[in-house]
Amino acid sequence: MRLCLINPCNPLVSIVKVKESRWNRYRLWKPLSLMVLAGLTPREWEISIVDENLGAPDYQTLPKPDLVGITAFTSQANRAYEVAGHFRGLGVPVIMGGIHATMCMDEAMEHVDSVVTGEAERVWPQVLEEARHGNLKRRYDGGLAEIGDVPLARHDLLPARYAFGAIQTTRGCPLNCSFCSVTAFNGTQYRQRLIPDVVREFQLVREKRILVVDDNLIGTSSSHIARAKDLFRALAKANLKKEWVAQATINFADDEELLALAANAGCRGVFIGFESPSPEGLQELGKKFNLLKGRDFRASVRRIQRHNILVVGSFIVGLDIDEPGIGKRIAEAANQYGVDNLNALFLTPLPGTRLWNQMRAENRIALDAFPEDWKYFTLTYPVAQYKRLSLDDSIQEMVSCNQSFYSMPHILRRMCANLWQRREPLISLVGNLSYRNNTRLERNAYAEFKFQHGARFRPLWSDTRCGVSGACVSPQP
Ligand code: B12
Ligand code: SF4
Repeated sequence: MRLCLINPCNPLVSIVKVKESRWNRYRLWKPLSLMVLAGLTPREWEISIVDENLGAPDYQTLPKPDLVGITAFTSQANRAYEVAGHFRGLGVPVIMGGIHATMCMDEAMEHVDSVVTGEAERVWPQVLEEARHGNLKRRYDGGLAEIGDVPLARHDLLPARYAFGAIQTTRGCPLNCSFCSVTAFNGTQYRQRLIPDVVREFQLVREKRILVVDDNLIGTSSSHIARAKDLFRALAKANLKKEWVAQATINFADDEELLALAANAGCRGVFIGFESPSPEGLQELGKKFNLLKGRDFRASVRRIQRHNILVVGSFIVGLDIDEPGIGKRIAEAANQYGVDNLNALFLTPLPGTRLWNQMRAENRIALDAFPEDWKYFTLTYPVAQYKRLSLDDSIQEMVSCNQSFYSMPHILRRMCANLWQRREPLISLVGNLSYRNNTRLERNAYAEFKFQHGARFRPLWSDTRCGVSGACVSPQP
């Protein structure tokens, strides 16, 4: 039996724009979900994985599979349905799973034969068995997996053309920020894989550089941090000669021992969500964690960097409190905190989040012709009506934010600081140039976007709570 697992691409996402900006080659990450599914698949299945981010193949020329499994983030959904349509046309049953199929189950069911909601570990062997006998059900619900059931992912099934391999050590997040899908999808409980399993899996990754996909590698409580320290000790002891980047909350900076152990285990960069330069913004997003202890963000960033770890700071444009001038304010805050890269994103109502429910109830989702419009849910397009920013304002704020942070003088200043502190100057330069180039590409994309969709936005959002838009009405898991 032949199983083909597919990660659909979205040409509007920067990592696939390798022709337009060669720097994006250094930002290609391996799709872990499909490697995990392959790890759960019994050996009698012949498995192939197609990652369209490497270039979509001509499916006509591939050997016909007996079963197709498609994954998708929301931004990949409409391409997922196109690919599904192709295989269903050939009579091949198609199963879809992942975050979008879970949050928009009814919509997904219109386009595929079977939908798996939630995490796959508990149900995937049963799905395969029933597919083999031609008895696929329309829906399976995996819920939340026992963390011990997460298999070793099949890192061998994709070519070694990626800048980063991928690995996961924990699932779930208790913080439930309003804009984020993680708590709704992976639950509030922070589930930790056994350290020996993680070390073994690190050994299986072929790439020298690895993205640890955990939403928060160190967790939020003292027992989580103790576990992170044990993990870092075990990784260092295994002498893997790998370098890795991870996501963490700002409390990463609060423990010198933790930082030293992380660096010693190969940590070279960390993504941190600062989200808003103002306490009111953090309140609005429910990101109360960043408000604790009257934190000095600059000092926190410096403490991390002293361990030779780069800091990428993420901020959101389009909060209800954001007014014209927010773009510059964010760039100034990012410069003041001293982050090595800034990732500014539009506030985006992702299905299943508290923000989605709120914006849908307030009729503020401007791009709601689904599934076509999902392709704009990349966080790099303004898909909603913002309270104090018109469409033009929001784009202007994003452009000025990036233009300011990624101006050549600012990049050079950061490079000099990195050289002086002997802190990964090359990686930092690549990161800065790749972001700079993508923001240039995005400026052109915004002109096209405004031309095509400008009329769908009201000049400034007014509080007319009239009805509900959007086709995505599945209940949350
Ligand atoms: C790593 C990651 C990335 C990587 C992706 C690398 C790659 N090529 O896959 C990068 C950095 C490129 C990325 C980009 C983006 N990401 Co991202 N990312 C993640 C992250 C942190 C981990 C995903 C992961 O690998 N998990 C580990 C695997 C094992 O879990 P999983 O994917 O959930 O898979 C399990 C189940 O879902 C299920 N399953 C999945 N697929 C399938 C398919 C079938 C057939 C079946 C049966 C089951 C099944 O089984 C798996 C095992 O249980 C998640 C957060 C999260 N916790 O999920 C955000 C997340 C997925 N990203 C998100 C977003 C918004 C984006 C971006 C749009 C914006 C951005 N700037 O971040 C872009 C879009 C990229 C695109 N369209 O191509 C959102 C998506 C929400 C949504 N509704 O779509 C998430 C949930 C984060 C959030 N804050 O809400 N991301
Ligand atoms: S943004 Fe980060 S801290 Fe907030 S819920 Fe999502 S994963 Fe947790």
